[in-house]
Amino acid sequence: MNPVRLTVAQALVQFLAAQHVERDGRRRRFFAGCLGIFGHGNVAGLGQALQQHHDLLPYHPARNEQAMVHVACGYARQRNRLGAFACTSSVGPGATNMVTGAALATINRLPVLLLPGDTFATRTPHPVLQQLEAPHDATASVNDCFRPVCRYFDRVSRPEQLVDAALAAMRVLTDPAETGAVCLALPEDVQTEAVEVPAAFLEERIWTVYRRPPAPDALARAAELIRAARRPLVVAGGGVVYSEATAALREFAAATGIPVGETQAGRGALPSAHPSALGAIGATGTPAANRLAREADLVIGVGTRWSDFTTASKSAFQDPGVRFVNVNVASPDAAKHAGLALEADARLALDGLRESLAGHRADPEWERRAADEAAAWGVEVERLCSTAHAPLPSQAEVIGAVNAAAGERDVVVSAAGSMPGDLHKLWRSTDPDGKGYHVEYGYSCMGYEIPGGMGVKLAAPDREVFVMVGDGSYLMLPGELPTAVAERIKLVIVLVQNHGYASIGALSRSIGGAGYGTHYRVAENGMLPVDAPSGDAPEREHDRVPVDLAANAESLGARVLRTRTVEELRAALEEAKAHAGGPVVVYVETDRYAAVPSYEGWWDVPVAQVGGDEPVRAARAAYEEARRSQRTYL
Ligand SMILES: Cc1ncc(C[n+]2csc(CCOP(=O)(O)OP(=O)(O)O)c2C)c(N)n1
Ligand SMILES: [Mg+2]
Repeated sequence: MNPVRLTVAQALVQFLAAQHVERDGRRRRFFAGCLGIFGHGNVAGLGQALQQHHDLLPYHPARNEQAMVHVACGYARQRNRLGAFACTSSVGPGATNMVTGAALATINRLPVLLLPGDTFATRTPHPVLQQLEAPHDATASVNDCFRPVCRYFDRVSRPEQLVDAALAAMRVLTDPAETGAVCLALPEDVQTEAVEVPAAFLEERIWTVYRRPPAPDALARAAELIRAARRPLVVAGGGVVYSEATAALREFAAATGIPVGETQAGRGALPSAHPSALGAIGATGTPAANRLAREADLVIGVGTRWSDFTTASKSAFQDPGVRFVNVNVASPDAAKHAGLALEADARLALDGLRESLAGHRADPEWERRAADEAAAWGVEVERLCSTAHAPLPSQAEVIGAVNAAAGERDVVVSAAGSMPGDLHKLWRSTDPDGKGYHVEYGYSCMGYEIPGGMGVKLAAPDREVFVMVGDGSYLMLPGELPTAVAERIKLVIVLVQNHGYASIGALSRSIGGAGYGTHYRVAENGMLPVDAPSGDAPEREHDRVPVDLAANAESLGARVLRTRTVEELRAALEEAKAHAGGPVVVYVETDRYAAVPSYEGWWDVPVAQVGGDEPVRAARAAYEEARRSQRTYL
């Protein structure tokens, strides 16, 4: 076939529009579009190509490069990684603004294609505007910052390299074990240069995501371990949801009676009402899950990378002989904790285990313990969500109200602050596909909430999306609100104002730091608004920094509903649901000290060993005591 003569950017845009992904016989387009902000580094190359081919690959102008990568991540996660966005930036600051988003994508194993502009391949006009000169290395540019945070990096410094680079990028993006951020840095001159590509490069291409079956001997060994276990426990991670294995998990749990705890990414893998559901496990876990974890003699991790929160910093599993079976498509995760590695797709592995275990059930006493603990936790959730805390409501009551307003398939989105831990414990999940709970807790990146929620809504327009965001997170990245207004992306954003970093304040108090530096206030001497060294003392009215975040959201084009009580909040949520088009911000102030307690979970946060005052010394002593329960699993 004849080669086609195009610019590198035109060829790349046509190629991206022709990529498809297929799993279980269902085929869909891979790229929903391209998000971007133009500058001199991409306006003439990719900008021209996107304009020319706007019917092939829709372009969405964003307001902040980090935020647009978050939009892409929210989208990819909601689509179970079978769909993605490309993100283009200019050279320099536009490009490095995407580095945080790239790390978030890679940590959460979410496919995102980054197309930062790069400085001239010819180097003729160097140094160009925004170029960082590295006197020791003529090949370096700021885009080299993408190398450690991406699963694949290439710089297309000659037009002829495009074909290989584009195919390599697609292989990584569509591989469930390898996926994450992929970066193709595009020098601004190369983007505009002509290249002859084979016509086949631009034709429809299908990337099939095959389900990897478990090796029969590994499956047999895992089944043997489960049969021999007296107190088995499943820990469901994000892999269960991504591989669409929630029905397989329900059936496995129903057939075996083995109770199930959930990580942040795996939260909602089992509906909360399922008889085997213990809910959140680990540092932010429920007493039900954490008590059973302490005694479990076999832990079956499915699609989890065993983060420190999930393992309560290696203190969660205390049975002296506890062993692990790790179902995972990624071999490094399957090998963790010296577990039996069952390298496989979660759905095939769960089905295979259920069949191998036919007729086997967990000890009825263990099953009963799980059911009793789960029921008791349900009562505690009810209590926490209806304390009628005054004068300001508690965050738990806000979560309860949002949970009640959300329909069975609706989605809650969050990322950082005290909200993720509280949601992990309290949220009652109902969606059978596990797509109703979306807390980004791999990078726990403040500012993800609003753009991440936009991505979720773009992927699932038929679901109501409730974004729960603290004042600190809101202030980091409110700038995509005008994008949501422009694109008529409907979100219900619950903005929880507690005047500072409540989560870190509590953490500071737990290490003897009295909340130092976590609470915004106006200093008496008119200097910088920092806390007095004594820490988080009760505030006086005139201390409060006079910001109005509701007015801020209004000024960015959102419809805003201000509420002061839980009753007003409930009414506002109903009004927000009825609102057509665009984002609605429901504003509520809460009591930052009315926290949801920790239930037998622990998190390793080191405390000063010498030199502190009495509260710090006491915290250090408690820390050293708690650290004794940390285990190395061999
Ligand atoms: C980008 C980024 N910077 C810093 C942190 C550390 N951090 C975690 S939570 C938090 C405070 C969040 O404040 P807010 O959104 O108001 O939630 P709250 O703690 O009050 O619930 C900080 C600073 C982070 N997770 N992300
Ligand atoms: Mg706050």
